[in-house]
Amino acid sequence: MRKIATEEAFSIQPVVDGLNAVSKGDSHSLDMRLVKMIYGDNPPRRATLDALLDFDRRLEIMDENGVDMHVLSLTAPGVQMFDAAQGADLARLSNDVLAEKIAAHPTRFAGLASFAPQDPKAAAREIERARTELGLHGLVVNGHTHDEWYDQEKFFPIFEAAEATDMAIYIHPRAPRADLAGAFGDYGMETAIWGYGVEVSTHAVRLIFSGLFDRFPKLKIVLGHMGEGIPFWLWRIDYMHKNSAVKSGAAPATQLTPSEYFKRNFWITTSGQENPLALQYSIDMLGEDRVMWAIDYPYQPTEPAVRFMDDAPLDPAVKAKVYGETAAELFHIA
Ligand code: 1WB
Ligand code: MN
Repeated sequence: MRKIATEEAFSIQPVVDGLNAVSKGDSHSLDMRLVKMIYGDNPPRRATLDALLDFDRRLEIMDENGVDMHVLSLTAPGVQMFDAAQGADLARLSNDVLAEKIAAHPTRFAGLASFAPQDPKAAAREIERARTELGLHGLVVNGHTHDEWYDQEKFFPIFEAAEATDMAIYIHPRAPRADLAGAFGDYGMETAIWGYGVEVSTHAVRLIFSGLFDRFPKLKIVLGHMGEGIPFWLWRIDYMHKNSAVKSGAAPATQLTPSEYFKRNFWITTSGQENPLALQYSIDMLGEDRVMWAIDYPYQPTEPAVRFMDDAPLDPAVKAKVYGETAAELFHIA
């Protein structure tokens, strides 16, 4: 079975340098704690940074564990803490490096292109370039940008370009918006333990409730971490959308129910969520073509992620889809 891991993070030195400057600034972003720990001067998480930058070591770990391919993405928060011009420059640079890495190892790496939502029209041009000139395989965005969610019309050029190029957008987490500091500022809750999932799940249901998928019916969205909790909530979301939100006029009527959009427009991955019960439930709920394997390298270790999938009590044909076939199809991987 081909093993294609779909949420695998990397970085490049110019982005690291940019985030080092951010680490010394006065941003109120809830990502600042993590930015200081990984990108600050003498960072305590230097090992994470090394792993993000070292492609030789990455290939060794892949080989040791029988992982065929990493679908690479510039790690969170991507270029989204920079201003529009710096963000766009670094996204282009990162995409160029990504294309070089893939060209050097075409059977081992695929890549999701970055873009800077700070300037949606420039982002749309970069999305076009990433597909037509660089041959990249999809897109990644890390939650909100400067505390803005994407259910606003000004961001539609991004979705138009993603739909036109058939590039799935992986919404990777980052910490919640700064105005949620009261709720998430304690106990490290802004991070992967809880805040990341709340940021992305909130963002995804906003996109659904806004009617975005009536406007862009072919848009493809990918969520990590077993769908960030949403698969478990679908029944209640449908019920309350019909009986509360639309009825009260708080949400626009949509052509489909929320769960119908989730099953039509969304794919999920297993990144950092190695629970066989959650896996089985997600496959039953969404279908065997909607769940893809991921490691979440280097934030999660590779060996248990492989063991999780090897041991998962799935029919071999279904396992082959989760392990790689669905990712190959969704991300145009040869
Ligand atoms: C993830 C985890 C992403 C961590 C990160 O990006 C950090 C993830 C900066 O689970 O996707 C982390 O620190 O554990
Ligand atoms: Mn991740």
